[in-house]
Amino acid sequence: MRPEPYSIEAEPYPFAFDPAVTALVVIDMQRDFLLPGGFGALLGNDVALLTSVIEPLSQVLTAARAAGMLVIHTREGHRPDLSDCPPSKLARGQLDTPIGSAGPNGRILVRGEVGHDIVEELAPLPGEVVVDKPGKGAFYATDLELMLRNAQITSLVVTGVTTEVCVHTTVREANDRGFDCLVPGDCVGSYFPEFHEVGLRMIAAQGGIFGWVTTSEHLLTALGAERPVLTTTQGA
Ligand code: TIU
Repeated sequence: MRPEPYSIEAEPYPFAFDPAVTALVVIDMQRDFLLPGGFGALLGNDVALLTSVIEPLSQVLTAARAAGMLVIHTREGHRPDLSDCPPSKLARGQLDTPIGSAGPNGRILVRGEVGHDIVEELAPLPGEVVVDKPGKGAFYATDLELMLRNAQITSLVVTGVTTEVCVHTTVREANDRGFDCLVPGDCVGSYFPEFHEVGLRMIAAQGGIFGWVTTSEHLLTALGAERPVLTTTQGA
């Protein structure tokens, strides 16, 4: 039987959550962004700022799987010959060790390399979708939208890194395609705390211009099916 919708406490107002039509999207929780020596670190960032995301996100991932939600993981990266990497992206930052060069976890942001893959704590289960994307947004040059439409998904819980880059781009792409996006703020992370905070505010501002923002706690409560709503006023 299709689960009843639940109301999740969120900004700017409660989010009507139905796990049957909602996918959990885990954006780019790759070693290249979370561990030293990867792409994130080469850009000059403190990668330790992202590790706090792993624990709450792993709880949400476990609960989403238990609830039977569609789970989709993404990875940013390129073919080994870099034929799908725009020259502008390759040149950006004037890095000494650009995309494709050797790092401690293999070639930077190249598919098939250890650094390109997802951290152990959040490893995809067999059968879960992994979308390899060449850009920041998960919809650009991928078959993500086709899979979501085929599965009759209308809402997304968007998690992962980084808040203002790949998460934000994906939320914006999804919003324009008509998907309702819920972002648990502690399940997304940035190298820049101020960008993280403002990025979340930008999503929920103006009546939820891009979507809703909540916490893993509220989401886990809903996934535990403790709070049926939308029907509670009936018969009162
Ligand atoms: N640099 C940065 O903040 N992010 C990225 O390059 N990619 C993702 O956000 N995944």
